[in-house]
Amino acid sequence: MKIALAGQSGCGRSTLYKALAGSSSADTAKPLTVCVPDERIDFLVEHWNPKSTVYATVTFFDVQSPAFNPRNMGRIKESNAVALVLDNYALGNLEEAFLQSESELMISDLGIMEKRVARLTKESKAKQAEAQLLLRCMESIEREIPLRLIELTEQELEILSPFSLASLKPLLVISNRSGNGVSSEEQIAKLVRKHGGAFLGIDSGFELELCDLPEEDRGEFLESMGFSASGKTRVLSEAYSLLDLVSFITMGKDEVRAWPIRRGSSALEAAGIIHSDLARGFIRAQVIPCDLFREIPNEVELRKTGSIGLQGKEYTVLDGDILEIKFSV
Ligand SMILES: Nc1nc2c(ncn2[C@@H]2O[C@H](COP(=O)(O)OP(=O)(O)O)[C@@H](O)[C@H]2O)c(=O)[nH]1
Ligand SMILES: [Mg+2]
Repeated sequence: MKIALAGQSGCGRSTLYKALAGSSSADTAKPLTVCVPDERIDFLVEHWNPKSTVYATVTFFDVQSPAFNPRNMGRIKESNAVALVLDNYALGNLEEAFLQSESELMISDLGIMEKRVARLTKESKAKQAEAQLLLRCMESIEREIPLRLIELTEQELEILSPFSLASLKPLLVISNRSGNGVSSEEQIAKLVRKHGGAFLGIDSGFELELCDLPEEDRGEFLESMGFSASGKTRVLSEAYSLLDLVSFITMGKDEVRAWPIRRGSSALEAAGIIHSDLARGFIRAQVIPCDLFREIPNEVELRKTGSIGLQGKEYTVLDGDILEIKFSV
């Protein structure tokens, strides 16, 4: 999963990037890949002592200023979600900065769609459905409604997908504050939710300073500032729910691994993510909820009590399911 950190110059994007990297010397010109903390994986690693451990990862880009010029928009386009950083430590004009950035995203989308529609009108009738859809989206933007707010069918989303429209991407707005921030976050949080986005307040400067402390001492400081968890943890868990992702797990002596998957996916889709052979030759999926395995960390015992299920292709994978795909090719 890729997330673009965007925002106006000086909003604190790079500071947030470094806080996420856990180092003030991190090179913000490079993509940053971080592991998603997962205590289920921690537990299974302790249990198996595997040769390799793979956590789910998220890659962040620090989109250089001006974030919304065509060159830098490329970073936003190749990301699965946009994290918009707003300066709430110096200026605090949050609504204005947010709406300004929203319209930059929408202007970029409009340009892409106008070009496409101009070409389509010259083409065959076969493309009329696409042209109609694009016109509907353009109309929405002309009314200053970002695309993430309009209702689209799976099929329509598929038609739009090659254009990688920025205002259609899931949006996380981060108010970058010092302590309580210059301006209250109540209004902006409401506005962001109205625009279909998620909202977080993070003190990036403070988070970056915390990186110098041993990990076990950080919690106390975060708590004293009124934060439930580190900015990194909160951004990652927000990103997971924004993109509607859950994790399933595979385990063994060789590897313990978390696999991100869209909520509601089937066992067959999960098999396909691991390897196309597993989907092709899918027979059954053995499913153990991780919480159950933590209680009774013994497959033989679990089988005796009949708690291990064998599921078919259609089974809906749940967060924390430990899967073993039975297959033959
Ligand atoms: N007090 C405070 N200062 C910050 C914070 N985040 C960034 N700054 C300062 O704001 C300036 C711009 O930050 P930077 O991360 O480079 O902004 P960018 O242009 O969005 O990448 C720097 O001088 C930072 O020290 C913060 O959370 N609190
Ligand atoms: Mg910067």
